[in-house]
Amino acid sequence: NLQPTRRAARPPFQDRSLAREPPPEEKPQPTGFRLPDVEGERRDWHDYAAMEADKLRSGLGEHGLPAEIENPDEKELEQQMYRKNGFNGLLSDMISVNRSVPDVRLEQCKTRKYLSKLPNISVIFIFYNEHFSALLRSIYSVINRTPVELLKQIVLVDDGSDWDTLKQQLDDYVSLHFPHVVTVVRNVERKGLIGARLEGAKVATGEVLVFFDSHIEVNYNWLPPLLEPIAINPKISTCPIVDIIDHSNFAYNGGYQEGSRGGFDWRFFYKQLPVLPEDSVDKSQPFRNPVMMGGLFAIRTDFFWDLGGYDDELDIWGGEQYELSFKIWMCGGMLLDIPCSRVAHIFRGPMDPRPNPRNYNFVGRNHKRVAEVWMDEYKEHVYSRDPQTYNNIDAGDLTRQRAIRERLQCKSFDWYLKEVAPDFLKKFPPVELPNYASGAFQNVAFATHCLDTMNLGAHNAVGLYSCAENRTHPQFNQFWLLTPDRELRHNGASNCLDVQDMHANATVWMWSCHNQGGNQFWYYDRAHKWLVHAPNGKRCMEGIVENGIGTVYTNECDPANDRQKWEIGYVNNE
Ligand code: UD2
Ligand code: MN
Repeated sequence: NLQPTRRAARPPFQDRSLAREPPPEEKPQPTGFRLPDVEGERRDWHDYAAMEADKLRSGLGEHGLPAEIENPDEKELEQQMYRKNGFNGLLSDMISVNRSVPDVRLEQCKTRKYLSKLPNISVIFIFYNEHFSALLRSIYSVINRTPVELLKQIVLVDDGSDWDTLKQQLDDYVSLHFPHVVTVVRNVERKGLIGARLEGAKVATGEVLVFFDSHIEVNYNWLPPLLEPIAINPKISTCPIVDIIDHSNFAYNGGYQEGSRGGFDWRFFYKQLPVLPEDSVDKSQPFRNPVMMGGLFAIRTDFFWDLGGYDDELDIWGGEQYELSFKIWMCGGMLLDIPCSRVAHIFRGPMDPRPNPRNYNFVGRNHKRVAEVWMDEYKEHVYSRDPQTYNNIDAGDLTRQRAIRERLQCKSFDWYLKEVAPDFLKKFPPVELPNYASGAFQNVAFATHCLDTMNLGAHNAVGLYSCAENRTHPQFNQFWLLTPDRELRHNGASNCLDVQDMHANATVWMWSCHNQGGNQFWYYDRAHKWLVHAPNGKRCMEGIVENGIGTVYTNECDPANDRQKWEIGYVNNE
């Protein structure tokens, strides 16, 4: 039910770079990436008056300091709104929508000048059931910190929200406070974030599209550094560095030291890779990024449509950051992260699940579409990770997507992997490595007992229970895998063992596998028979049976403690 994109109605894309600058280099120079030195007047784009005025502000959450609600009577409402949004909505309501932020930029950024002539922008905020004050603060931060002459338009795309007050609140607010810059688009039905961004892009009138989530705050002088590379080369797309707004106290955390590049594994989990050393000589300069994080980026409007926008058959969310990133690189463009451009985003905390918008595996279908069109022979490595799922997915009609690739004479996926992400194949070998160990995990001190789910799922603690007969192929509740990614995964399920604390007797939980290491990073120390949890420091898994009840936690490793020793059903000795 998505409308076809209105590509035909748009003027054909003209590569304005050819007149001024050669296209991006085909091979990365050994000296690393540098934007060409272009002629042209430069100016200091800072709005010092606004920055000074911000310094004088005082109040809750100002300067991005952590805030809290003190009134005990409001705790219950606070919790309720927290669970609804995955962030502290009540606290958000108490913090000014015009609040100041800390200037977290690297020192070199604070004095840098950028081209005087930059393209104007449409900022596109997409939202589905967004907490109103968080949305307003996003809009105000853009209005307050963007040079007026560059801010052509703000597009708000309401993706079929069904919170009843939100629509009225927004209409009233927009007509009263910002009728001129703001355009509101309403999807009658929820299309998901891909469909929402496409609808926003269709009404955008700016030369450059800036896509944002609806719970962000831009920092001082965020725009000129983001636009300059695009002004120099219209086939460059740029991403700001994404700072973190704490979901519980709204602190602005901008502890950026050095960037990281985006990547993915063969299950399409988003992964981080280090910045190529040749690109990180000056940490304040743009560096090449194989895959954008997804939500926050800038791209020329004509280049976006020339690439076909997003594939409009990608449903709801999932895979879109890969599709667009592959296209940008493979079809003659370049994706850069811009350390001097900082935008903070609220990464959600725990929240009540929202109803699933579809009754089929839309993420899997999206991934298959992306793999089919862009990944050539490498798509098989994706499918082989989960053949049952992928064999049963019909990716749908791909002719229009393949035609884009053909028309633009895009390069191969093999080229992309080798030239854009030369470290990728080594980090994520296409042929899956075997598990390090699998089967039942038997405690040495309580030898009749094995690690067990206690017949529970995610967000529950694991326990110890009478061991299965067959230790290499135990029953479901006792079947664990120590995977090549060093997670301790429940076989056939998507839960991994997760420990959130480093203190004594810290609980071992089952949590949805995130594949990012951290609290889910484990290894087996064969010499000691330890299951070591090593997020930063190291702790050992320990089991104890008291009054017939088996509990599992982590403690400081102690070679004399048999409760920390585990016999594993099957250990791969290769
Ligand atoms: C991250 C990205 C997000 C997107 C997503 C997964 C960042 C900071 N965020 O999301 O942009 O790439 O990963 O693909 O990189 N929304 C709709 N319709 C929907 C669902 C969501 O409009 O049906 C909006 C939502 O209000 C928000 C945006 O889409 O503005 C992204 O959703 P999110 O914030 O819930 O997801 P997040 O930040 O985990
Ligand atoms: Mn978000």
